[in-house]
Amino acid sequence: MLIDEVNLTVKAGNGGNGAATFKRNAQTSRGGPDGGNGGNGGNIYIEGINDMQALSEYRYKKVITAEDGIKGAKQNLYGRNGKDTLIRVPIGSTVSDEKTKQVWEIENETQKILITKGGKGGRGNNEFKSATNQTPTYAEKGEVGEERFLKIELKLIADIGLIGLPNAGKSSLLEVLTNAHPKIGNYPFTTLEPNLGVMPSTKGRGKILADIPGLIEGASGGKGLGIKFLRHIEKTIVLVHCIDATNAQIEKEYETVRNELKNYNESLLSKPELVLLTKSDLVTQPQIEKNLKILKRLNKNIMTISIYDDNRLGELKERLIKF
Ligand SMILES: Nc1nc2c(ncn2[C@@H]2O[C@H](COP(=O)(O)OP(=O)(O)OP(=O)(O)O)[C@@H](O)[C@H]2O)c(=O)[nH]1
Ligand SMILES: [Mg+2]
Repeated sequence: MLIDEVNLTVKAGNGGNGAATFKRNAQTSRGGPDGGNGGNGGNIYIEGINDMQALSEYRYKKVITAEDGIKGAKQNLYGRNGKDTLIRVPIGSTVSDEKTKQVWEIENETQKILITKGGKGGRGNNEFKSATNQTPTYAEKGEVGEERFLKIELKLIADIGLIGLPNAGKSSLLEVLTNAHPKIGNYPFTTLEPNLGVMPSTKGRGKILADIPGLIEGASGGKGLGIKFLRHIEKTIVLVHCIDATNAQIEKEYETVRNELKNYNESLLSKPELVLLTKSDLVTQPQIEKNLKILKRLNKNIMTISIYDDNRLGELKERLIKF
């Protein structure tokens, strides 16, 4: 199961307290101050990782802490700093602070973000001695580490998003266009979570395709699997809208999906859209012509496809790469 949203409380380490002690040994019973400083609390960092499943670690672990600094001790012993904690999130995640509304986009594996800072260690009494006070009994307390309430959402970074009603043939296309092997079935809601695949390109890097679960009317109100998976196509460059050519009410199908996109985020409607009339091998040529005529009124960017027609698949790849 793909975990694509988690809420976490992150609490950096507290600083260790400074010590308030005095030298005591066989020679001196009333020596000067010798309390050491406390160590700093550990920080918490967030780093990107190229692993779509990375959030699964935080499915049950809801509070993330870093180690507290160790307190100072006598004989001017400094406390050690607390160890830092690293939270690894998949590239493409958005991290937001629920209170301050700050947002961090995790876009690569090299950026390491300091998300909460550990508290500074307190100074021991040795640091407070002065000409006027040779025997300070005072030492600082360590500062409290920062705390935040974070929401981490994964938005897959795909170039091309496959959308459509259940059973439209989205996963089948992912299978023939890319290296992926998604589950395919002749029933609705075969796909329960997004699949990614890479389509090789002769020019430059391959293109990443995302296949998401089918949408139905009312998905934005929670019907079927809902629209939460649409977040994964928010960052794509182009949407490939799959419509099953064997269906009778093509226009209604098109509008249903467009309407759910709109209800999720209106800006999805302005993304370039390629409409694919799928499973063309199952219908007659006149039927195809009729459907194309209907769809052309809705979107000029349209082509028919069958997973059994290698020529058409080649054409489709070229068209997608051009986007
Ligand atoms: N004849 C024919 N069958 C196809 C074609 N494309 C897909 N199918 C069949 O249509 C059915 C549904 O295909 P899927 O790829 O699972 O459909 P989906 O859109 O991913 O469905 P959900 O995951 O449920 O949303 C399967 O039985 C496929 O074998 C095609 O071009 N021709
Ligand atoms: Mg599918």
